[in-house]
Amino acid sequence: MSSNSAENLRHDWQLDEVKALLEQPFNDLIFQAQAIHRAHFDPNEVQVSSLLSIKTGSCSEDCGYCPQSARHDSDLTPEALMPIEEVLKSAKQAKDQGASRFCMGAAWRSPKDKDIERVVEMVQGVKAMGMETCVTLGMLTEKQTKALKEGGLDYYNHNLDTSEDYYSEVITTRTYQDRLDTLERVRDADINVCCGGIVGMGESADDRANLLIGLANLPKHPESVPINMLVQVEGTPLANTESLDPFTFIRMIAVARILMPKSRVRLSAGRTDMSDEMQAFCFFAGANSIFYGDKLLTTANPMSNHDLALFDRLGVRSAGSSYAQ
Ligand code: SAM
Ligand code: DTB
Ligand code: SF4
Repeated sequence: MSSNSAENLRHDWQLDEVKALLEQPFNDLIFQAQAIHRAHFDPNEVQVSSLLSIKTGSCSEDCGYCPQSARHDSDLTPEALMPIEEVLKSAKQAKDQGASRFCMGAAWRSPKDKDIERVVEMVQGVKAMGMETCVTLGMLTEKQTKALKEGGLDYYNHNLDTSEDYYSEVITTRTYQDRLDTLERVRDADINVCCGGIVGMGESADDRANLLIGLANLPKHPESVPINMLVQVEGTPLANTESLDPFTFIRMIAVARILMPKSRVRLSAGRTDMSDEMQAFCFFAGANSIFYGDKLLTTANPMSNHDLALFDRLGVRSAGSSYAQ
């Protein structure tokens, strides 16, 4: 078994093992995931991140799920890179509402070096407010990752999105290997990695297992693992995809927790279509992070007061720290 001996975390998961975990009786799976969760985290703490789209739409890429692609006919108004003052105003609001991390997303295939200079200023401004920072800007060069690290960036979000096999059904304008290359550069620059995927895109059960394997078998587990349920947006190729059984989604969360015991598993996009009970089940299965605030990047998220009420009903507290020690 190959493992990181200091932490005893595995990076050699095989398809048959992960499928067996995913397919075992639900109660056995949830019990196992909750036991692992409790060994590493306070089970009543959930970390909250707020999202802001700092550059919206007109993206050259063809990601089948994404309303921001210029190739799809979604009802979206493109917006250029936001002025720093507006970004900081939004970050301040997020902080006042209780977010501990501020994530800024840009609809780029890859940023220009000039864009990075402006994003670094945003990162510095948000950090000065006492919040953790995360950005998701597409593919990066080594020079750009270094500039972001020197600017004080805490996390970089770059998702695998799906299995390597299903990838080309969803995106043709850049490869799975391109993503691995960017993730490696981010890791080498010593920036925390936020990397997950999307389910409900018409993928098979093997693809879902292979997405989890792709994440867990990275050289180091991502510190943050967002599991998104596809938000179906009119005009995108994946609109009208058959919806996933909610239990399949909960099983994905549970197995992410089992494979990556020390990572923050984030119950990410798609919460507006989930009942409170389903979200509570996701927390029980090991999710301990959410996107918080009325908007994701371009689509709706549950209202903050609804989330606060849910936390209150569940006795859940908002957590400050990010990674299990
Ligand atoms: N353009 C950059 C990139 O693709 O890396 C950064 C922004 S992109 C919107 C960030 C991630 O949002 C995608 O990798 C995808 O996982 C997620 N995402 C986008 N649209 C989504 C949707 N409709 N439903 C669920 N997740 C979505
Ligand atoms: C991630 O895994 N999910 C977030 C974040 N990383 C950037 C994005 C979700 C986007 C959902 C569709 C939208 O609002 O545009
Ligand atoms: Fe562009 Fe990112 Fe959307 Fe793909 S996911 S179309 S790269 S904004």
